Amino acid sequence: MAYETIIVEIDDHVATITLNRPDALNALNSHLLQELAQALGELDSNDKVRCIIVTGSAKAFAAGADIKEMSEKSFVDMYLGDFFEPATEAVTRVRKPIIAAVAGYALGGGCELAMMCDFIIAAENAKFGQPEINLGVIAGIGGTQRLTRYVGKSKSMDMHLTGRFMDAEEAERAGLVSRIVPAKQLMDETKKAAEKIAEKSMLASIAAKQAVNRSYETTLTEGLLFERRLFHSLFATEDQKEGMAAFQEKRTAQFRDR
Ligand code: CO8
Repeated sequence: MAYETIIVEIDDHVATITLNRPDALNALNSHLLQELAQALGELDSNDKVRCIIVTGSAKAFAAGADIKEMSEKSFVDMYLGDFFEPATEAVTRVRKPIIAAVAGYALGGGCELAMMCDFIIAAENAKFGQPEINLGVIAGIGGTQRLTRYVGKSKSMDMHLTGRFMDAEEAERAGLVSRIVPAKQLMDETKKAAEKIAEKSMLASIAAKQAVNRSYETTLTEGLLFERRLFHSLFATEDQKEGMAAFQEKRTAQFRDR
């Protein structure tokens, strides 16, 4: 499928979606969001793909929602149009692991998109921010909720109220990103992480993702129960037998998603 605002590449078991509106620092317009939603749906149902990377350019992961497209919209346009909904639902609906590889600006909707992925690997030059306050609005696709869960109330308030940017070091210290890598190695390092994930049993990967995500949605007691049931259920899989046999036989496990 040919896209105009994103590039989709599949290399072995890893798919990479590159946001591709360089003249607008990958600002998220409705066309890009619609293509992103479609690509994610297709990759999630492609049996060959076992891990997905979402990335941008060296200068910008995404500088936010497209301000030029939004600027003249009314309350009714935004409320009824709700043009962010399909993409945000598409990202959170994906069952396979998704890594955001962030270089440069991840602002507003760009930061929110990165946070919707399962984890973020940042280049040294990454900058995160929720600067919507400078435009007379606030975050609209999860920034106030997800950033607060990632970094806590104080830092989240600071980011949302002052609109300041957080560099990669601060983002790593605060728990927003899982690791920082040299800018030139961002894609190599992210692909290595994706390939590691792709080697695992997809059944266990999906269970791990569901269980971690559940921790955001429920009480500790319910979350622990959910985790325990998934843990128990994995003993019904051939991959559990294979993984534990391979450990004892001191060889690499060959998972078959069974
Ligand atoms: N939208 C549209 N165009 C953009 C955007 C954007 N968000 N960001 C950058 N661009 C464009 C610029 O207009 C410029 O284009 P042109 O040359 O045609 O004028 C080009 O990209 C390059 O940008 P700059 O010249 O500004 O580059 P600099 O290196 O000087 O600055 C910055 C880079 C700091 C990233 C700067 O471009 C900037 O501040 N951008 C805006 C960041 C921002 O405010 N983001 C938040 C947007 S609002 C949002 O994301 C809300 C999301 C939730 C909506 C939910 C609705 C339901």
